[in-house]
Amino acid sequence: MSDPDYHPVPLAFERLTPEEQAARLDEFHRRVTARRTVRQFSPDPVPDAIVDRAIAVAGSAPSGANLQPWVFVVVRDPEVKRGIREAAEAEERAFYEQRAPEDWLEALRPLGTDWRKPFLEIAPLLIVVFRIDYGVEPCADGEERRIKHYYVSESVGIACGLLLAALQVAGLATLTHTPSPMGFLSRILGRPRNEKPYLLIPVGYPAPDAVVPTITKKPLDEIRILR
Ligand code: IYR
Repeated sequence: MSDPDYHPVPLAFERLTPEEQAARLDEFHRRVTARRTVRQFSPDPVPDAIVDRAIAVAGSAPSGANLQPWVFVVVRDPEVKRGIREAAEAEERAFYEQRAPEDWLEALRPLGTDWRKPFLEIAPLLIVVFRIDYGVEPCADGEERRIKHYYVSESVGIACGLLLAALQVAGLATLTHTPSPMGFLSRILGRPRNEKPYLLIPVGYPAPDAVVPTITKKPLDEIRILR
């Protein structure tokens, strides 16, 4: 007997020739691999309509039981950005000057990072991604019912990958920033207990004099294994 909750519909699918596949991938590869993590931003504005389109792409990601356990908070208010910068720098200062083990600092040296995070105020917007660890549904008795979420970090990670690719394709610069710990973001942005900060993404244009560290990516032969 079929499940009353299961309502399949015909799949809409466009089948490409190998030539079309290669051409599309070459184009996507060219655009997406041009991405560099940027730490020096220009204050030039980015329209809401562009950010909304990129977030809609992220929201199309697959997720455990399709529960879509994410919210994307778009921060443009200069006061809120300043509060985030101050709180992040306090944590980062403690990290760089006290908490970080020597091998971690050593691993970060090629990136040239330190505790100062001016980009949190200079970038025209920050997207703060929260993972929703469980759903909350009000019950008749005034209590709350918790709805279990599945594969939350995998799901939100995929959504963030799509978000970064979408912003890159839109010609924008991004930074995947993870001040540690990130609890201050819940407080400043007034997010509920069932949500946890996952990633802080400054978005905008690079400063005219922006520099990036010299890094390389592993070649295909090193990351792809054939069996
Ligand atoms: N959160 C710190 C440190 C840092 C950690 C890793 I792992 C990086 O790839 C980069 C930085 C900071 O943002 O500076």
